[in-house]
Amino acid sequence: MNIESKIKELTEKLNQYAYEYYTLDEPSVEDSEYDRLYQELVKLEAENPQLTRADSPTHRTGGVILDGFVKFRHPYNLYSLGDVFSREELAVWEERVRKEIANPEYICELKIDGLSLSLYYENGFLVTAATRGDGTTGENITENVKRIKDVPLKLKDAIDIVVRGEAYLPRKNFAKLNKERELEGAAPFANPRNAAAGTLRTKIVAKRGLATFLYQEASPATNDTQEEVLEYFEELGFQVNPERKFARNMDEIWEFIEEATRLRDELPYDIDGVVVKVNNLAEQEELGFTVKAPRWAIAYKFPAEQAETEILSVDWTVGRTGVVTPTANMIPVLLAQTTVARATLHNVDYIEEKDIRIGDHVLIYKAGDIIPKVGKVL
Ligand code: 0OX
Repeated sequence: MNIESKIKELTEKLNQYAYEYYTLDEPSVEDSEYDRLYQELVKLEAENPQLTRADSPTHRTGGVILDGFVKFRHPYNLYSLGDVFSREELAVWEERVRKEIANPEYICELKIDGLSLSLYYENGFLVTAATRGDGTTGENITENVKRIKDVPLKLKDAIDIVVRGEAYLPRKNFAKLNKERELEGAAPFANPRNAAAGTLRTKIVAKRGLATFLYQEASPATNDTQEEVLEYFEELGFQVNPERKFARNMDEIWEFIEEATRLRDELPYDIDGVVVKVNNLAEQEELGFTVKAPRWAIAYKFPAEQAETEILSVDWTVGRTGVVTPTANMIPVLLAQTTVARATLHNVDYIEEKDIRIGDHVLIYKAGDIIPKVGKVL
């Protein structure tokens, strides 16, 4: 079959599947099959742009790798968070707050490891959903977000409001998705966060079971404190994370961080830290913002999970482009909820630089990838 007919066939098939899925609610193929064909089409179109058809599904949402979404300019700047990695650094932040605010009160929240988004409601109706992007401009993902089951399309009150939150893939849905992908011979997602991000860029949102937690009002305040904002969010119909705590000082903040650290493995979703916010919104305003982030909030990030093991042997694989990559085989250990037995050694320079040898005891850790890295030789 020539490329033009192949593109035509894929386009028609995908449009038919989308119709079955969205309109009839009776899909005839698995998500993974849709994804596979979709990626095939994305690739063919990228190689032969002149053959892209006007009715191609790739115009509608963009693929996992395509940035085919319409840009969305946020009317409010969506600030990011400054982060700290130790109690000492956190205490420095807390002291600075205390210099400006007498007897500050804080609210501690879990830091959900998902994809940041903002939801725009007018008159109580969801009109737009966008990714955060760089904080000024994101991508309009309204049609996909409407398919996340826990996002209210209509609020209890007919108000205009902009809320920020996180879309995430619950761990059990992530495990199920990767199992399906494995069976299909598709590359597994490295973590729930990547899976959520990938999913929000395809048309397969509902079935993969994305979920949300909303945690911040971006439009002018409807309440006096963050605590009240979150309670109001619950009344409006949003999912709000139940694990939050009021704190008055560093000791109380740290208690919550220890609690969150203990909870971390048991939670049905991934978190990567704790967010501490000044509770009173007038005090938040007083503290204001730096160029990038609010002074009234900070993210405490958990240290990277690591484990100790021993290197047994090294495999060398030659990639398609001729690059040789060494991978260490190790005594299996439990790391971030999975048993790992292999770690990437990147290249010869990396091995020499760290002086990694067979039989060495090493610390391994997880970065963003499925394959862990060797941190250091013990
Ligand atoms: C989270 C999370 C992220 C938002 C802008 C200023 C404070 N990932 O769970 N950000 C924030 O708050 C930021 N809160 C959170 N819970």
